[in-house]
Amino acid sequence: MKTFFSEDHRLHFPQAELAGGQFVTPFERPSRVEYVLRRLRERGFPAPEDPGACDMGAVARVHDAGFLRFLETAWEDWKAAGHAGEIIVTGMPTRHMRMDRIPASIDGRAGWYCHAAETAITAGTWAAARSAAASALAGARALGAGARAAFALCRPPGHHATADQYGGYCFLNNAAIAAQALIDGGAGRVAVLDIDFHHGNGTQTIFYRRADVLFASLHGDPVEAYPHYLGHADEHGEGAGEGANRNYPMPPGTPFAPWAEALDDALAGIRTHGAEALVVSLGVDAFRDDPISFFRLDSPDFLEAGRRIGRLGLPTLFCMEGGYAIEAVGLNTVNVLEGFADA
Ligand code: SP5
Ligand code: ZN
Repeated sequence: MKTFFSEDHRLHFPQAELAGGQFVTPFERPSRVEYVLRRLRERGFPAPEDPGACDMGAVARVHDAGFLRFLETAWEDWKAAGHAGEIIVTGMPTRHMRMDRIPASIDGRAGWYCHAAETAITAGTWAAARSAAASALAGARALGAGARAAFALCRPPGHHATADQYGGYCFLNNAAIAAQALIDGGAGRVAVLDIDFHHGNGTQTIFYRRADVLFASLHGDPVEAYPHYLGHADEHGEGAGEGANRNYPMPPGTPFAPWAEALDDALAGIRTHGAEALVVSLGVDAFRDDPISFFRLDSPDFLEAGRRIGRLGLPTLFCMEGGYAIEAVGLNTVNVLEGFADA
């Protein structure tokens, strides 16, 4: 299985995440990927390839032009406004406010293009985000060239990013960009399977009105878990996309058996949809020891999840998403990949 990875992920490492009313070292930190790289090496995966420069045309197929300009210039504008710290949003447009006037100030624009204040932007965020999208695109190209599977070790992650909002540690939606690239490369129908603990609100929103990209997500019930305001079971898609969105919210303490049942149902939906390729948003925060999540999967369960995904028989691109039990992230991630390869 080809793997893609850029060292530029290091350029994104904010000092602070706003969590529980305190500033803490971000859960989503550079060391996460070190553990994945080490396990890939140990278990005989080929050395990761650097994806090179990001194809911004492919990114613009998914993301809003104003949003991309914001990300590109945000840090410069923030400094120019005299702010000393990292970009942390303090206000966003919500109910009862105007949704048709984008402010000029950097504070106003940052809030406009954000949906969750835990996520800080710093000097290197834009370069790191582009490098993650580049890895996802390189993986999509590998599938296009006939590979059975590829793994994009994306950091920062992507599935919470909408067409025009960052948040949830995500800036560019790597999986959505890859899915769109597969469609643009000639695939008639594609599916995105999201097994990160958190609902992939960004990916869902991007494809919600489309029939060509099915989105299926297993996640902590938004009644209890981030992103709080999307991810319910009755979100089926709209318009042409009606029926092409499947959510499996599950309660605190969910172990593997019901999770795997949801996985099988999602996989059956993907088969029925007629997908020609699969993108997996591969978060491993469903692990029992994850510090910010509440499912109870064990490390061997990730092997079995990989096997079940593999039995679908589709060309598959894995894009790294979350997973914060730092030392277990490598084991759990590579278990999914190995289970897939063994299927
Ligand atoms: C990609 C991904 O997994 N994003 C997750 C974003 C979660 N954002 C909110 C996290 C709230 C963390 N609260 C800390 C609780 C510590 N016990
Ligand atoms: Zn997550």
